[in-house]
Amino acid sequence: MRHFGLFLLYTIFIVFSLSLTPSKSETCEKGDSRSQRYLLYDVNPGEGFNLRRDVYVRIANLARRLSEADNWVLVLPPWGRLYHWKNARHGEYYPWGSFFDIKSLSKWTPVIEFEDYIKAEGPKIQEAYMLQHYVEGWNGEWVVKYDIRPCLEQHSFRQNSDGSWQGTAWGTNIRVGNFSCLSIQGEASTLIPLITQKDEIRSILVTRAETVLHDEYGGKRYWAARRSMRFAEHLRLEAAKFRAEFLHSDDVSDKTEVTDDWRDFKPKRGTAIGGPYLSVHLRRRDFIYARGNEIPSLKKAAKQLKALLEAKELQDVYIATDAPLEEFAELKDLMEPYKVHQFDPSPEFFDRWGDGGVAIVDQIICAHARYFTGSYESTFSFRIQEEREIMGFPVETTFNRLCGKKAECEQPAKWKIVY
Ligand code: GFB
Repeated sequence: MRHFGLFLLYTIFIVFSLSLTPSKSETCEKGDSRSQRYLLYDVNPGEGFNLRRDVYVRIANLARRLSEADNWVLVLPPWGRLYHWKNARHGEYYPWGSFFDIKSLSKWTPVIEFEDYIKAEGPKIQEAYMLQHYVEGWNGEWVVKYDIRPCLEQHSFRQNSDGSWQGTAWGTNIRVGNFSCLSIQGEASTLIPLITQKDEIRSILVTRAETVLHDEYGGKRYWAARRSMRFAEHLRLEAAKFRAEFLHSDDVSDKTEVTDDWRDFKPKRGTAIGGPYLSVHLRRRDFIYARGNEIPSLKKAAKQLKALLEAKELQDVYIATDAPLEEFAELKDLMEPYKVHQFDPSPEFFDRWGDGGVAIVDQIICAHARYFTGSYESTFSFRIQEEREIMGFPVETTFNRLCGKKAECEQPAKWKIVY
């Protein structure tokens, strides 16, 4: 009798749970590859590496919002021949895994490489929008809005006779169902209604994505997306090798160890000490013309660096710079008797990871120094400051910059980490 009761209860439970389970046709939406939706984006070709990293944070936070509601994945735009990457081979593209840890990015929002998108979907995108500002400006009143408008700039898409479009995206010929120019005033999330308006649209490309602002610059979500941007392991190892060999620096003695998962890593400020060296990011080339008053001459740079080395009781300085070789040699002479270090990549390293790889190794080494000073308004310097914030350095060792013509100058804003 007791067994029969149990059996009856079990049968009722099974029938009841089956009645709650939706039919197959109702369940195919989430997780089904057919229902996958793709957000692709690109940035103005003239923008440099580190502004592009900033645009990633804006768009990753948009993608995160989309993926919270539906099966969206962000497609990572390969790195082509950037304006500053003089040695990049024409037509060569680096996938994101060359520079960043893809698994780590995915812990904030799902991402895939463009080559994987092409494998999954073929060379086609349903809708593409080229973002632009309003031709009339914002007339003194900031209203969040967007409108389809005539294109203000040239683009690479051409209309086919059947109404679809043809263009090139990262070296691949792409067919686009519909292409429009979109004047927009707003943040990345302003695009959400446009992106989600039609259920049948499963792939959308947004070009000139730098046109939209951050949703919360410096806020929790900004920092989460930024913390997820860990560098690729091969670059971290290269930088670690250099630090150990030339700068007596390693994560244990510098107190810069991090956890495997960035989501668990929230060090107390002041935990990180850094290696026994001073680091500087000295921006030259176009900055000398564009920001002449704020970028020091080599003599003035050496004078400021020597004063810092003396004050911090350090003997070694690591110099990250885009300066031509002859300028670097001059600076090295001016720095006597201090020891000057620079990362000099092996031909194999350079061949494989190019200017982008070298730039990141420079950034990692700068980020691990006892004290860092950068260049006025350089996004390259800003990204180093963020890296140091993530590791928990004291604020005063991070938000510094060299002065230009004037002996004293305004120091960078302190964008402190929030969790
Ligand atoms: O990274 P980035 O956007 O910073 O551009 P800014 C500078 C590029 O120059 C880097 C190289 O991506 C590198 O390729 N570069 C600069 C360096 N400093 C270093 C360095 O210390 N080490 C190495 N290895 N490479 C913006 C530009 O530059 O400045 C904009 O992105 C515009 O296009 C603006 O030109 C005026 O913010 O410094």
